Amino acid sequence: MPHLDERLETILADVTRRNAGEPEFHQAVREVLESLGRVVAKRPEYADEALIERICEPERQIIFRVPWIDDDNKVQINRAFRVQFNSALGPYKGGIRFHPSVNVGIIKFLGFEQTFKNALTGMPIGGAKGGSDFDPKGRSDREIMRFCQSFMTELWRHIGEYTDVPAGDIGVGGREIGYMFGHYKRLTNRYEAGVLTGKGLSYGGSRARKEATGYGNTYFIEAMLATRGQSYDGKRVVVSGSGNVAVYTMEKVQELGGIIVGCSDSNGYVFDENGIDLDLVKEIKEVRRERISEYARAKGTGAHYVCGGSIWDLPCDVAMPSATQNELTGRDARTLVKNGVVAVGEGANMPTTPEAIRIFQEAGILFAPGKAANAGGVATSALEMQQNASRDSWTFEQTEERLAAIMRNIHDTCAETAEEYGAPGDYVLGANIAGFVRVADAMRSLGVI
Ligand code: NDP
Ligand code: 2IT
Repeated sequence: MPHLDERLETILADVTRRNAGEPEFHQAVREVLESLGRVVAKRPEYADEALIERICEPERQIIFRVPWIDDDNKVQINRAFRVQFNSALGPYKGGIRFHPSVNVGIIKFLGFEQTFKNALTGMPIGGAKGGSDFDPKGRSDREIMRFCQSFMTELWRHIGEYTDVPAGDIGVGGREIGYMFGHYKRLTNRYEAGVLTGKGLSYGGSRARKEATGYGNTYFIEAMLATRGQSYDGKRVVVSGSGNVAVYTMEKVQELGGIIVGCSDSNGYVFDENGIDLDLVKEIKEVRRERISEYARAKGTGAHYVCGGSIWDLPCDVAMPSATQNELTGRDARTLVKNGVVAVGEGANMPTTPEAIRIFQEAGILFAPGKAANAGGVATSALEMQQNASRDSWTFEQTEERLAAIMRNIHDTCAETAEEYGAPGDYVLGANIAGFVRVADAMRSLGVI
């Protein structure tokens, strides 16, 4: 593991001790601290004012019970979380995840990363994350609605357009946001459109929000490729997952001339010799809500399904992990490098293990960290908040143009910061330092709060 200077090592030891049994949170903190040595050397005031310690400690953590009744009339209990990490730059902002793996450590790592990501967008939003260990798989629409309503029955008192603005994440899309917004509206008797983002277009949502994370990651990689005189044209691209981020990544990559070789879900992956048929993926995942194995069955010739295994065994030029944390391991990175990958962009949050990142960077491969590359989703959420605040609604083109400009800006900020701190081409370092400096400077101005 890379060396941390003594002071940062002490901070990490403290975070590890105070957040025992939360390995994903430790991993996310370590990665940021590894980048901060160069900042502390240049600007000791950050260390002197305990800014790093303060930034690693969430401002508020809420844990609550969610009781609900399933279709068999049985009472079910889930645990839910909202970690309001940092509000120096604006109201807390970040998604809600419904997945059986959710625990406080996962939500904390996501909220921590969100704080820096949101700072990188340049928009006035703080960082948060929430979720529940509720498993939506196999649940009826009515069960989903009852769960969302019960979840909001507690959460509503902690959120608000000036306080905390949740959105979607794994297992939470337009349908769930609709049920949550409906219940918030009922409980508060307020049509407060800006309290949630990722809303449907008929009740205050933004055009291009659904597409934004995938499109944004594609733009980020396009900008990275351009630094080496390359483009997506003719490149073979593998995208893991087949959810919101994956689907719209594939859409934009195809538009820019890339060939999607494969995609996946938690059961396995598909590859298609003719390039993935995205309309079919959308039909299976967005309409029928079925498994990706259905793709091979429905498509027939040229399409194959592999149960289990690693999607990163597929040879490709660009890899875009867009499913979940730590899904791309050191072994996968070695395979990708051997197969000639030129760029990797994280659509998911922390999908690449630290070992895998090191392998990519040592091999000179362009590597875009999630807190920069997938920031297009939350940036467009902030655009949704802007539209809600002004009771306006922009066109798709207008919104996408703003998104593209924000992504170019994040790319350039990361590249320039890496250069300034003596590590040209290191987008991880650039993103961590640029995000940290923005949050830390605001915190210094606000005093010890
Ligand atoms: P979705 O729920 O729409 O899709 C998630 C996809 O990833 C599904 O294909 C799912 O497969 C797969 N997946 C989830 N968990 C696992 C797992 N433990 N192992 C293997 N595969 C898994 O979520 P999103 O597309 O919204 O989110 C994907 C990633 O992108 C997450 O890391 C999220 O934090 C991140 N992200 C999302 C943003 C957004 O705006 N939605 C913004 C920025 C980042 P299955 O159906 O089998 O579970
Ligand atoms: O990880 C993320 O950035 C998200 N899930 C989106 C958060 C948001 O508030 O739009």
